[in-house]
Amino acid sequence: MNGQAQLQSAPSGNIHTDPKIIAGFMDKRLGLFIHWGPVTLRGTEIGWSRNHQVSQSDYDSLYKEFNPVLFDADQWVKTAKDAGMKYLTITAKHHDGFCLWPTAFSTYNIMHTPYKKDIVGALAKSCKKYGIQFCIYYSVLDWHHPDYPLHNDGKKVPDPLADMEKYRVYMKNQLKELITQYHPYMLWFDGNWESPWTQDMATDLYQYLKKLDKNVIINNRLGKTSDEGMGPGTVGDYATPEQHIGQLNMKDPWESCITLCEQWAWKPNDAMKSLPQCIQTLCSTAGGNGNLLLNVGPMPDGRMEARQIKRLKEIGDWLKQYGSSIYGTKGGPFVPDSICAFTRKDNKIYVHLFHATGSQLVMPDLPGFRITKAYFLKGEAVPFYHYGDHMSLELHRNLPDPVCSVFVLEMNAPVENIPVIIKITSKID
Ligand code: FHN
Repeated sequence: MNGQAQLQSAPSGNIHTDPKIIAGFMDKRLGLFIHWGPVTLRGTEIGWSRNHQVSQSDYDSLYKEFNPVLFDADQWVKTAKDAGMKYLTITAKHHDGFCLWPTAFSTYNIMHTPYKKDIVGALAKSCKKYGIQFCIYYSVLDWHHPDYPLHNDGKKVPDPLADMEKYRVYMKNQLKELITQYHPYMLWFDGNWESPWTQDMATDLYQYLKKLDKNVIINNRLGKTSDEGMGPGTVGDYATPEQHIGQLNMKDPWESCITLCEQWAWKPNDAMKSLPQCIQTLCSTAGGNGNLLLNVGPMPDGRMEARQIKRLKEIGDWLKQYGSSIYGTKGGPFVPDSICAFTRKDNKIYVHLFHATGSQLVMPDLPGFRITKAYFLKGEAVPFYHYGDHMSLELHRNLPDPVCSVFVLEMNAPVENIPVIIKITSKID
């Protein structure tokens, strides 16, 4: 994939990530997000339930009983790999301030639990072993830390005992630990919206991190700009729409983060997305030229739920058949919709058909381009027609894959640089 990353707006300051590294990230298309910590003992939302569903004193004492004896980093990473995921992002420190690694700068960490083992280090090692890129989520805000001025306790006035400059030093010390000890492929920042954190602090931290590792990818949630896109004030390398599929964008890289269930952290009997929902989300994300970071919340004992592992395996099985239409492709040339999503690579256009509402799939013609062959990916030929300013595919009554059928349109020339077209799809019964 080329082109898109060169046009991204460089974060303010003199250092930014090599566009080739960003392009390589975008080729991966699918990653696993993991939200986990002692809060799973209550089954409530990580960070947000502190001082709300769970009292501050109870929440902040959970680490004393957090003992995930069934945690197996290899199992988590193999689950991600079996799902066709190419990278894994763990909440090393969420808004509640608890650290899943033996940080030297706070005792509020995994080594002070009955478990006493480095979760971040174990996952970094397993990702290396299984060839998955290891990424770290780190919350800028920290409602537990005494030097961070806000504590999500309903008080609007900043804590007079807090010292934001000391907290910034704490952050830099921890991030230097994480970079130098675990060498993450990417840092996924969050919690940038509160008043104690400023745009200047974000730019300063970005430059600091790039001096530690010029190749580490950093998302756009350090600065004070919108998660949705990239603009002049963005600090970071790619946009991060959340809980929805981002808009098609051939210029700026983006990744949607979406939960497999409803809560980010584990909740008993949480509603889980169906396989068609997951596959349609993945295809529509890739169809928009973006990545999908799909979230799982493991249980207090360290296991992921069997039903979630099964769902991830089903996604991986689909990708074993059709992954060539997702990995390393670009989105477009037509804008995705509820019926189908399109990706492209070299002279091929991949059509991901979620359900057929008629006997033909009609698309606008691509001036100067002709279909030379059309077929189901790993299947038989499909009749196609060019007429007027349209081209169409004849749809079978029984599509080959009830979840999502993938057609291939081999064109008479490379298609990656065709400008995006808003597709007006009509069905002819
Ligand atoms: O507040 C967090 C939330 O807990 C979760 O981590 C998501 C994931 O991107 N980010 C923030 C909400 O925007």
